[in-house]
Amino acid sequence: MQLSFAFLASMIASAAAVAIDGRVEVPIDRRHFLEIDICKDLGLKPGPTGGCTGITTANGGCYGDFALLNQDGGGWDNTVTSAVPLVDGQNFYCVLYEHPNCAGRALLLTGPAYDLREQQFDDIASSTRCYSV
Ligand SMILES: [Ca+2]
Repeated sequence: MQLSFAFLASMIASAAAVAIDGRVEVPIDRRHFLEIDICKDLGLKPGPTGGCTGITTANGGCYGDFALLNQDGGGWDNTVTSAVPLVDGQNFYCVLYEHPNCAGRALLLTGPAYDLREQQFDDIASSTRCYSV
C-alpha cells in the first residue's frame, strides 16, 4: 500500500512538471519570435514570378537585407508584391522598408496586404521589422 502511494505521488509530480514546462514554453515563443510571410505575386500565394517565404524576427528586431534570403528560390530583394504579418492570437504588426537595414520609406502592415501596388510598395521592400504590442 505504501509503495503504491509513493508511485501515485511520483506520477502526480511528473504530470505537474510536464504541465509547467508546457505553460512556460508557448508564451516565450509567441512573445519573442514573429513571422512575416512575403510573396512575389499577388494574393499571398505563388504565381508566375515566384513563390512565398517566411521571415522570423525577434520582437522589434530588424531583418536587414532581403538579398540575403536564399530560401524558396532566393531573389527576394525588390520583388515582394504581397505580404502578411503572422502571429497567432496576438496584436502585432510589421513594417516593410524600402532599403536594407530598416531604412528609407516604410509601410506599416497590420494585416494581409494582397496587392502592394495599392500602397505604391510593389517590388520595393528590402528589409522588415515586426512588433508584438
Ligand atoms: Ca528596395
